[in-house]
Amino acid sequence: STSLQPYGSRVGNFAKNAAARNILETMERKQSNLCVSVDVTKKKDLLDIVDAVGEAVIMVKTHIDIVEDFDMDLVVQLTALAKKHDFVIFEDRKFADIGNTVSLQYAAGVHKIASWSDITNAHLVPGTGIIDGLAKVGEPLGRGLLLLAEMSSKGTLAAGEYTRANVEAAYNNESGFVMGFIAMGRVDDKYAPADKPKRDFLVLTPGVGLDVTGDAMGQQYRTPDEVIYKSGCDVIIVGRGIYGALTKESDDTARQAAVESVRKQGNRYREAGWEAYLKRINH
Ligand code: 5FU
Repeated sequence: STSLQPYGSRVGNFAKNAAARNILETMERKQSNLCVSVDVTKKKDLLDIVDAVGEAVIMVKTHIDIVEDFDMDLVVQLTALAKKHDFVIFEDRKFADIGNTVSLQYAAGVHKIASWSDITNAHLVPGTGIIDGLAKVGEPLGRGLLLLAEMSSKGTLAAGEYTRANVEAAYNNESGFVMGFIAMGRVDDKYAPADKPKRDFLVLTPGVGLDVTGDAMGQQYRTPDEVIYKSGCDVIIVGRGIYGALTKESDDTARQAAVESVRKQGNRYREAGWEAYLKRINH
């Protein structure tokens, strides 16, 4: 399995995808496999969280449509932070429509996702035309796409033959635009098509927490060790476990303390993720 190779040695496996190469190189440079998911509704909170954890992460994941005071200045500031701290941006848009519609949703509208997000993701529910629609916009910009082969939530229908279909669609994508999966394990190994040469893909995994096992709405958490070491995934995605302290309005002193706590949690998850990775490649 390619997951037993060091991140840096896999760069050459992604000759056709600049975003994937950049992610692997950033992981080596920063000794981190941590993506922070910043699911907050205020621009200032988003930017403060990202600035606090920027040093520890290789990727910042957004749900840009939940930001109430979104404007293009947020994009300017977020991309400036990406330069300052050396991370890539992942808009977790979960596209799920016909090719023509997703190409418009990706390129246009209020958010113009393709213009600033290095990678994004899609459900394969509509069929492979969704990959063609997103590739038309994203490929010329050097972007990458992840397919949602599995999900972390209780009762997910993304399993079994549906997961296999995602892996097959990725293997059939000749251009290299599809660079990986959202999945809970090494689906690219488990469902590798027998009639094709093995290819490398990145596996990014949400549902990661060190302190709790779930939430009230079906989220399920596993530890960085379970995800990176035991399941062979490449990137841990952590949301509330990192930014949780900064969700309530508070005075300046309390806010400063909350930002410091966010920074601390970022370092804690970076260390846990990297330790699990070292254990994996040295096993
Ligand atoms: F595709 C998925 C999935 O299967 N589970 C997820 O939790 C995406 N997510 C996202 O990861 C979800 O939309 C949140 O943005 C994030 C997890 O946040 P948490 O606060 O760590 O639970």
